Amino acid sequence: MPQNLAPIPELYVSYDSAQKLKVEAADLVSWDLSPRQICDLELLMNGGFNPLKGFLSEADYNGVVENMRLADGTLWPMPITLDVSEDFAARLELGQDIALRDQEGVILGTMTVTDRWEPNKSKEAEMVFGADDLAHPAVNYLHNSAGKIYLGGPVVGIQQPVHYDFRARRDTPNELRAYFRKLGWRRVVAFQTRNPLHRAHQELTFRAAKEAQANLLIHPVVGMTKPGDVDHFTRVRCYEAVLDKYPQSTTTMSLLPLAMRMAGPREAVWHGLIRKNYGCTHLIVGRDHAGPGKNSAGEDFYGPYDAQELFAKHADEMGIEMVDFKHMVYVQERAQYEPADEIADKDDVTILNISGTELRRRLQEGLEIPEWFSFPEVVNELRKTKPPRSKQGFTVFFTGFSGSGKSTIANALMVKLMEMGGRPVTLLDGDIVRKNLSSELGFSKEHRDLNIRRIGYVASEITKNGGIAICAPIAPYATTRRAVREDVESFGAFVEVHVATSIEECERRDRKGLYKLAREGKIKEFTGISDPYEVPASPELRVETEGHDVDNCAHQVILKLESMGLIAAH
Ligand code: PPS
Repeated sequence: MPQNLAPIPELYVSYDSAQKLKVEAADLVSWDLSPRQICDLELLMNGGFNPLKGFLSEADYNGVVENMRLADGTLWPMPITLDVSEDFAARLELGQDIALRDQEGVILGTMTVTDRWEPNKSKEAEMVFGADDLAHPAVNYLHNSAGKIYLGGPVVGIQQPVHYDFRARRDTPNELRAYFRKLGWRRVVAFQTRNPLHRAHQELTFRAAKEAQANLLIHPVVGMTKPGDVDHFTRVRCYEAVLDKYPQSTTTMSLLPLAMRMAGPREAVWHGLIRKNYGCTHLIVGRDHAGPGKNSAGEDFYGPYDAQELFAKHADEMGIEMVDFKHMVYVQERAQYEPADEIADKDDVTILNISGTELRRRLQEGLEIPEWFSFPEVVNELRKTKPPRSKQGFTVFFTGFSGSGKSTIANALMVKLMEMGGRPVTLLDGDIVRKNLSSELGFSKEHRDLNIRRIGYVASEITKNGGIAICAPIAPYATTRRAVREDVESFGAFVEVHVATSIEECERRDRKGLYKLAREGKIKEFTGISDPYEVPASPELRVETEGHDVDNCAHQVILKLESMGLIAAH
């Protein structure tokens, strides 16, 4: 049997042992895994992260961060770590077993905690992701979502995380290896993707398979991808449609529950090792593979071919070959896709291409997407999920001092939007929210943050369901506003409006008499008087209220919404 098709080790115990272990594990201290940790655990347990036997120990972590190698010298580019809170870590003894549970409380496995340490996250960011820059989604995750302490130790697998979607399309490494054995596939080239497939991808994957004289595995990531990507439900429906376009019995598709880090070169090597575990002999690596987009200075994090170079350097050791991605363009005269660098008569033919940005624009504005670019079935699916912006939900988030005019402008805006019709409008005004959603909360930083996160949660649900949410809290802290922005932006636009009335003017107006009480010390922690307000650095709109009437301020917001394509002529 070829090496790539032999069974590989998993961390699962037998069915009987698992039943027993499950009962015993009920008495262990439990850690509730985050969505990313669940993805990591699934690939640890099913052999996708072979040779890892659990979450990295401190020595392995240091080796991986510094030189992409485990302590024993094995190549491994990505830290797979169990990050937890300080409180949780402090309750543990080294050598203790803990139960790893999913978000519903189901025990997926246990881990013996052999290591516990506080990582240097800035160093991890620099070494693994190339920069300690929060514009990188994984660096942002590292600093703002991951716990402060890492735990390491071997894992015992009890059961796979439960998936209710696309079950028939999910395979473990051993299941795929068995499938390839059954069909007699010896050479398999994998295509990694987090985007819908269009004609150019279909053509390039088809060519890659021919070149490598291999069968093709479309292996899309359905765990976690880059924030803002097309959701995996839509993508899988698109992939299903494209699958029919390949010659039958040469191609298959399987879904990979990986949590991507967007780490470019290191990620490419990681993807290679994972695909080898899944029985593949080749991986297609493209331009800017797993690229995270622009850094905070507006430049690319990695060079366009850094990933290919790093992969090529380690390919022998990895035991999987790279097929480098051809940039395919459409040649109108010949009505076909061709690799851009192989077109000899470039100056005499019409070369057509639609970039990802242009595609998003066309979808957002409901414009035509030509048949040479994509398959009608794919475009249909995308249009169902991503109607034009003027039909999607969105959130307008006012922020500013008490008495700055947020509520008044928000009310006027609500009425104007209701006059236009088409989408339901909900006003989440500061005072109203504090009466209903947050009646038990005060004005400490912790309580204000909780209040704003609740508003953000409701706004994101409204946005997801195609409505308009207008929020008008003080929301004094920038990080909390950013978190709300991220919650909302997974579903629609977030329009931050800073109502920039000065504190002096708010105090002069003092509509509710609160500033007087705050000055007299009768209200504590009053924003602008005895509590901070972080002025938004780059809101979508800043509204000055001094010298402008409410109608004019609300109109400025309407104009902004129109310029963003969120409201349009019917
Ligand atoms: S926050 O910081 O965003 O959670 O605040 P918010 O929910 O918008 O609530 C602000 C309204 O509560 C009244 N109020 C106070 N504001 C600020 N600081 C203190 N200590 C405070 N105590 C009560 C105030 O009337 C705010 O109403 P608006 O609508 O902003 O004028």
